[in-house]
Amino acid sequence: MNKKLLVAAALVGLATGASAQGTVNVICSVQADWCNMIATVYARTTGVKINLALKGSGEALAQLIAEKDNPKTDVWFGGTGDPHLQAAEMGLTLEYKSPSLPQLYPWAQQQAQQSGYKTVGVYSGPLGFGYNTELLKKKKLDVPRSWADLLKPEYKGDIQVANPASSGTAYTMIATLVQMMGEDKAFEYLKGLHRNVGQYTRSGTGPIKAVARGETAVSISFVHDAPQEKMQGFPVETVTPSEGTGAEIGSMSIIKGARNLEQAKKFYEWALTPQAQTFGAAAKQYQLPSNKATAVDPNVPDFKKIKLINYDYAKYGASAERRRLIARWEKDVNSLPR
Ligand code: S7P
Repeated sequence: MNKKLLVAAALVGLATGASAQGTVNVICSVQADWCNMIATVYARTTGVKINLALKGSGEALAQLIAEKDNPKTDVWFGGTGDPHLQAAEMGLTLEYKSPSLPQLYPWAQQQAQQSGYKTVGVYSGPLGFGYNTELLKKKKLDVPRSWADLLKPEYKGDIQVANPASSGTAYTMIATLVQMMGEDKAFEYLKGLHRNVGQYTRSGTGPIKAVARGETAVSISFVHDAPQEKMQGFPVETVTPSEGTGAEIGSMSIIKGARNLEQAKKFYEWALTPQAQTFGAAAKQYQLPSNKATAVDPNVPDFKKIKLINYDYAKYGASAERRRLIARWEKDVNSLPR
């Protein structure tokens, strides 16, 4: 870990009292570098070991449902907000009203209120398209700038998006389209998109990595996941659709029945501090942090320049709605030939 990070780690330790010992079991739904950095810094500054399980949001929810009667997880950190709201409604997560709530942006506080304080927003990020500049040029394809563009026949086989049955990112796409177009039109759109999709990936971050490595020309991804690929030298750019788009509220929840409840609460409080929230950007992940006092990295997408819909998080995070829309996608879209 570099010197700057160690200094930051020491400051976080001072701010939170670095003396406790113990363990906390965390499902971590952001990318591995960020999860590992959190675990390292937290152990060094508090003496508390984090046992990490790395899982995308859809898979994390599935695990929590599976371990409902015998929870092995204490905290679920990160991942799209809709499945956190579903977990809250299903009684999988614990009501906990953090004293730090007033320090958070209204969207993060609203996520907490809407769940009965069973989850909270830790970051936000807009959905858009990633594209490989070299591959588009080679294939003589234009940059897709709208949802409508993705239906053009010339993109056939060149678009990747995750499977909404396993991915919170892909569910965010479905919920966004339903809110923008109305449900029936959105499903007609998704059928058209299906004809152009080369592959549905398991995880939401898979498609932007495939774009970066030239395995596909276009992805539907969170735009904050692209700068990391670009910094590694890959020819990746992003765009947000001209008709408008949705944004996730990446969330965090304490699990009901957590075996290490006191440690879970301490970690949760730490994760809401401005110091802890700088580790996203330090790990080259550029969501907008939820604490108003966290320094915002210049790579974080500028929300003011993006046409964002007024995403109804309560409605689309409701268990029955989420299940119904995913089942409809399986039946009406995924069953069709490509
Ligand atoms: O940067 C990581 C990120 O895009 O991945 C999270 C989430 O786990 C994606 O999960 P799925 O595989 O279920 O789509 C996002 O919350 C986050 O912004």
